[in-house]
Amino acid sequence: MRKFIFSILFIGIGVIGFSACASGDLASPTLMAVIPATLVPPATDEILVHKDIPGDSPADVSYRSGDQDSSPMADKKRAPGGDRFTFGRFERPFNADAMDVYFPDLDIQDTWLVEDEMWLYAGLILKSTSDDGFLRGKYGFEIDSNVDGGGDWLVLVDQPDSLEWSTSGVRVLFDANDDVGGLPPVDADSPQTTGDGYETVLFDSDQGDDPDLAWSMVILQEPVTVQFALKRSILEGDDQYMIGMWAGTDDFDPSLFDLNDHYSHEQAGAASPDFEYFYPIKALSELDNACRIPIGFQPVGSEPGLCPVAIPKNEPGEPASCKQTSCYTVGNQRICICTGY
Ligand SMILES: [Ca+2]
Ligand SMILES: [Ca+2]
Ligand SMILES: [Ca+2]
Ligand SMILES: [Ca+2]
Repeated sequence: MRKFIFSILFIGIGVIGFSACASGDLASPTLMAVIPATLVPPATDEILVHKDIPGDSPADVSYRSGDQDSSPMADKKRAPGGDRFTFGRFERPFNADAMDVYFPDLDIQDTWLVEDEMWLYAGLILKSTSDDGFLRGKYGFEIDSNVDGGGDWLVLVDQPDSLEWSTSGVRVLFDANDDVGGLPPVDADSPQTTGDGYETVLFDSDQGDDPDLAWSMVILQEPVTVQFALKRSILEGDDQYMIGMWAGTDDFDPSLFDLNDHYSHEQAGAASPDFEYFYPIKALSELDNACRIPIGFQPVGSEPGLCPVAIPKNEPGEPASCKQTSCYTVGNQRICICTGY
């Protein structure tokens, strides 16, 4: 229902609808009268004063989802595991075809999330910066607000470099026509489907109904981190949802989500020679994501995008195919995921 309402707003009454759900009123009259899909910059003599600025993210991280470190096997031109195109899991921080260039600033190591009253803080920890000390990729996270597997919002930033909270380059996109994920969501569609992904721009560098909606900043020392702060008001009261984080370059394209619906496995390739028919990576390269994090509820293990729950190593019942597990406290539940096959 929410998506239907959003669709109507975008097509017909964007002015009224977005004014009504504004939480900050510092947007210029010009901005308030704009349909978000065609954002118009403020007049050059207007200086935007932010009202709601995120503080330090709370010290105690509530939720985490680990990810494979591809660096130890980079010289073998392969990922250690975690690259399963069919299940929407990517571990390919390498160049296409040759896989002889490894990008540490695209290799997610860990992801976390914590909330306070106003903000949802998300962090994405990378192996390191690029050799020249920058983060050359796009970084972001999807929100599946009704835990059906199909992403609803995508928050991302391109080549972030601000050491303090900044809205510059931060975008918030929405899937108003509900085609992200296809059928089945998260897993690759068969036959392929062609949707328009996250097609609606709600926010782009201050511009949108709420100029304080989304922020990012980077930490360029260990652990190299891209942090986001997003107003929780975007969830309209939903307190049970899932977050999945991404890093990439050109192929991290909001209009192509879900990526494994847009491409076939043959086109996309695979990052492990164990998949000999598909190896190496091809149309989808320079890309990494982490398993989704369940927020506000105890997962049963079958939620779309959640990593398979594995029993911790050295305990009876460990799947033979899982050689390494990482365990995290999620709410009051202990979750273990397989991080190496
Ligand atoms: Ca990954
Ligand atoms: Ca990784
Ligand atoms: Ca799908
Ligand atoms: Ca769409």
